Amino acid sequence: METYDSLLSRIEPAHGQASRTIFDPATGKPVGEAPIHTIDDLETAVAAAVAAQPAWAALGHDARSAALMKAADAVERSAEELAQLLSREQGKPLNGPNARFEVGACVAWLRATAALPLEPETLVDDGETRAELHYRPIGVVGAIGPWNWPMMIAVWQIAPALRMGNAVVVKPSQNTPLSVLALVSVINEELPEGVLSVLSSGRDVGSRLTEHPAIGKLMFTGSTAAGRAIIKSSADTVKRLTMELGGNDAGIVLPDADPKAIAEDLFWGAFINTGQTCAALKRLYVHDSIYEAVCEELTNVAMAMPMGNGLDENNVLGPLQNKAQYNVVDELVEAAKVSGARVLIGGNPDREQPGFFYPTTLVADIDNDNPLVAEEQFGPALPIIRYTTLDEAVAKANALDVGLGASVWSSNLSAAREVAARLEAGTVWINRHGAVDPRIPFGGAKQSGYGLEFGVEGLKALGVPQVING
Ligand code: TXE
Repeated sequence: METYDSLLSRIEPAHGQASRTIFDPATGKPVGEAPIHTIDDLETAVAAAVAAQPAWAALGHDARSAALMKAADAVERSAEELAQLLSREQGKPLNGPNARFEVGACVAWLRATAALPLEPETLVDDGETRAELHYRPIGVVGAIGPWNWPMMIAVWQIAPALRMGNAVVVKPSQNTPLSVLALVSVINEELPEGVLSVLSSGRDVGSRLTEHPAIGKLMFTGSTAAGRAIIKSSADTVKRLTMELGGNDAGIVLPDADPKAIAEDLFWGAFINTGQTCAALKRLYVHDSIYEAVCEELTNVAMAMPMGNGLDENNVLGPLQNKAQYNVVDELVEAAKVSGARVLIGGNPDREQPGFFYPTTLVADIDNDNPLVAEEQFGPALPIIRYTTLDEAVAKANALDVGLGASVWSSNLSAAREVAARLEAGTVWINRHGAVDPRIPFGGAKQSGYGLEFGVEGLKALGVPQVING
């Protein structure tokens, strides 16, 4: 009996009773049955959301925040079962910045979102005119998520939407439905009926959600290609959109950085969740003067990080979540090898091993236009590119049409800040990469998307601004 069986037993069947088996990406063994929700189920969920939303909105911020705090407590009570299920379904290890970390982030985001202050803003008050800016609920929000951080990203979308008085219909990735079904069932212990529901289905039901007239806003995290399709299909009903799309984040190591001191943070900036992270470091630019030293230190760190079945408490790196993503990584690394790039570690998957394990791979002496650099690998393979002038590094970092995150690594904070200001990305971290925080807005530049999540800005994005003038 698995620790999470009680969670799975709470998942309600679809109307038509159809289901499909979800398999563990580490072993190929079944994890559980996910209902296949249909358009009828979607209509039921949307109707329930429309019916429940006015009373939820009428509760006001304090009562809704209290409910989110209780939901956080409920997630905390079920944390270990949720982490075990997440590990089995997504593949990520329990330890390291992985499954337990992700469930902990769900708790932290629920609490932080509940605690954010949001007061009406006085715009003008000059004796003649008094104008205030308020935020009203939108109504029903659709939340479409990916398979890499399925629980955490669901909470990123759900928590601010609920806090602002909206009802929410969630559509998780077809690759990781069980994690989100279980999480929603736990959060729903503390919410009124109909306010939050989840549809376990593929793109057909997701696509209908994006054009449904009763949905006022879509929160989307996923690929740029799917984002473009959703922008188009939501246009007829003029939905509000927050689009968190893919990235191909650059990091620039300045010549004054200490290779040994930064190596572990560089490693986790790139390999968090085995590289399957939207704002992970995916292209590393290192100054010629310390290039070999950084390569060596990174290789040392990489060698010390065990990869394997996520339920083994020792492992901190896991498999790719699905075969399609494994193939992307495999093909990009093979092409890099053929181009003459130097593999420092990895690049040699054991094709007899069960599961979608691709070894931790560092590739040096690679050209900037190599596909492993120019395309998002979304897996455990990091290209390291040599540069000689800062202008060259900045130009290469900015050359792509995406810009989610970026980072600058240096012993000189003010020099690093100057470089940061030149980078075309929604967030630039200094001496770390990918560290998100529920108090700090996060969003993409260029084709990495638009709209901000987290912090007060993130709350405002889940409301309709209303000016009261007079
Ligand atoms: O994502 P998709 P996939 C990148 C990563 C990966 C690639 C593809 O590079 O290789 O995306 O992954 C739903 N209308 N990222 O195929 O297709 C879909 O059902 C409505 C980066 O898994 O974007 C799922 O729930 N919904 C990303 C969600 O969108 C649609 C994280 C994401 O699916 C839809 C994951 C449509 N037309 C992958 N098409 C990040 N930003 O972190 C798809 N969906």
